Amino acid sequence: MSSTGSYWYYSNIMERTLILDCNKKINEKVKICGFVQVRRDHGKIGFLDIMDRSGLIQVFCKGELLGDLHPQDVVCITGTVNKRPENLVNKNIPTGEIEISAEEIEILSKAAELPFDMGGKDLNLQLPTLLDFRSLTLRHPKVKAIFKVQEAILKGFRKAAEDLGCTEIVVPTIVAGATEGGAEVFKLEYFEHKAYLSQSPQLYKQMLVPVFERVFTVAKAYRAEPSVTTRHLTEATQLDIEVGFIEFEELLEILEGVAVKMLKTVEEECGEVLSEFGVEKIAFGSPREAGKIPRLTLREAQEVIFKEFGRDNRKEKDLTPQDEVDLCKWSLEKHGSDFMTITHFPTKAKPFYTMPDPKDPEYSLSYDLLFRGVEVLSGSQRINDYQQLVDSIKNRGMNPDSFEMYLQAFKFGMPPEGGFSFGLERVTMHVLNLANIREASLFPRDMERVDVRLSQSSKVKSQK
Ligand code: AMO
Repeated sequence: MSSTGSYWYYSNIMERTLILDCNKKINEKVKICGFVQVRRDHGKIGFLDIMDRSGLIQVFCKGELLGDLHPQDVVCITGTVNKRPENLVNKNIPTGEIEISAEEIEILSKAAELPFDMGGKDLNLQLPTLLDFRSLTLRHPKVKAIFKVQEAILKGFRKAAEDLGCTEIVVPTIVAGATEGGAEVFKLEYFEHKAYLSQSPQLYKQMLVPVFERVFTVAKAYRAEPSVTTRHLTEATQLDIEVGFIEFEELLEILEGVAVKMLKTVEEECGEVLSEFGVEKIAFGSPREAGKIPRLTLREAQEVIFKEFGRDNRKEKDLTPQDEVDLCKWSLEKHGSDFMTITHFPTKAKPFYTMPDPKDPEYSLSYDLLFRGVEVLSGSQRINDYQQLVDSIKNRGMNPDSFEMYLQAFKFGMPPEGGFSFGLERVTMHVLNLANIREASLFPRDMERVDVRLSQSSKVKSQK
């Protein structure tokens, strides 16, 4: 078709108006397209709430137009935008002063009858049902909002990483060895060889330090977590940064700076969602300390736990989940901060690439960032000397041959370097105070579920 012909063709079709833009089209005829959220019948007339990506609007319909329309039907509605009478204004939605009077309804797709009511402000479902019907429940405005917050976290992270001068990289997830510990690795049938699913982008981000000096990545990480908890997934998303020519104190400054920038972006972009979820404003540190995040070594933190909370964990190699909760409580009360940085974990408890503290090699130049009662980040300064790294791999009973490509990067010159990784779902969960990490993943994977419940899918298979 000629360009003139195609123009003629399209000019006869009424253009779609986004629902939010209807506010600017009072008394005009519009065509909106979206999903039926709610249908309310009142004798011979009725109302539909229609939602598109911009918002929700009430549509007034004569009975015959309503037919058998029901929630999640996909429709295009042509009608006139009218101002609502003063007493019928709905202050809770941005289109609350208007409604559309429908003249024509075109059905683009009929939805099957819904297994539960999706029309309420909250979707009151048990977690298994919420996940069994994930592609449907994600459409609910309050569930969808979680992932707008997640998007803002990603945006804030990317912005902070770019401000640091990091290059964004994309790294493999099929790898030759375990990086974070042997037990939690998924083995892969890789032709006639052995391979693994990556537990972290760790080795690749380090290999790219001599290339770009500063890098960041958003990567999938796989952990064969053998237990079901509220804060572990088998497939998590890690937000990683790795920086060359750097010392320990600078790393702490950088990670805390990125955390603050990332979450300030969330507050700026998603203020409405945060108030809808009824969560407190994020505490970035008391004004007295100019937004400083309190820092303690692991042993100092365990002293706080002992003195303030009466539990003697002073010889443990890590914090317990309850310690993390209590330290954050302490940090908020004493320092006005939802964050807390814990440093110097025992070297033996950390992965092979972690730099021991030269002043006391039993402890390492490592750190965790706690946020609202849970570890959301960990990282360290790295061993950058080739021979020390080979020895560290051997000391942990691993074979340096499995790390051939990684070690090459150190053999040919590696500056002092370090980095860290945030767990995206953990941050999302605690920004919104969600009860379970699965709510913070679009399609969560755990021991019992890969989209569908594994017990169910094996039952279906055995029935076939
Ligand atoms: P770590 O293993 O501590 O460190 O992981 C970093 C962050 O990722 C998140 N996370 C998880 N989230 C959900 N489910 C899981 N199973 C899971 N495992 C980890 C957490 C955690 O703080 N390579 C190092 C990082 C580094 O040193 O740069 C690493 O992976 O929020």
